Amino acid sequence: MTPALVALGGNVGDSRALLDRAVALLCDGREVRLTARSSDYRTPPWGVTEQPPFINLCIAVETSLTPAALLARAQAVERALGRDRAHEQRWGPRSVDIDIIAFDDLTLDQGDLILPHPRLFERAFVLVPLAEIAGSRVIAGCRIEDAAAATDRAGIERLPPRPGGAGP
Ligand code: A4P
Ligand code: MG
Repeated sequence: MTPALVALGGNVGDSRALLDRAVALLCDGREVRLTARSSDYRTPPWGVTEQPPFINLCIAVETSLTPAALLARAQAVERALGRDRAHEQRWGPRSVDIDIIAFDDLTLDQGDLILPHPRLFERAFVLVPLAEIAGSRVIAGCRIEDAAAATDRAGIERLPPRPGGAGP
């Protein structure tokens, strides 16, 4: 089993419920085991700012899958929860987006899979939840809690657990 870090987000539909389902579908307990889950955060839209706020969270998993198979599984979960890449704008609204942030200490650049995630350090909406579950982790030479402390977290709000929501 290999440790991996995964970021999830969405701003279309009942995002907190959809993201709970995404975590449950991704983490079957066999090939992908959930080891930690951050709180949910409400975050200002990044990239395309004229859209509703997002809900973001990060999870840590242990997986027997290859990186490519984990990405394929994540994209199958996105599709199962209504994401239609053919009809969306880059950085625009989406029901569920799943990004692989790190896969052990693997460095990879295959275009359709880049590891660690190339825009990690630009994104407070990833760094803040990630710091909650992997603050001491070093990615690309940088401690996540240091990167999170240095980022502009204006408008990012940690949400209390959702009644009836999935626990860690
Ligand atoms: N891809 C390459 N490497 C990876 C990786 N490590 N993990 C490829 C996942 N995918 C990876 O992704 C485009 C392609 O990246 C995929 O086909 C995959 O093969 P995409 O999900 O369609 O995303 P995108 O919109 O093209 O770009 P990007 O940079 O991945 O952006 P996001 O994060 O998906 O952007 N604001 C807030 N506050 N919170 C958000 O969650 N999300 C977005 C969407 C914009 N603004 C946001 C948020
Ligand atoms: Mg993405």
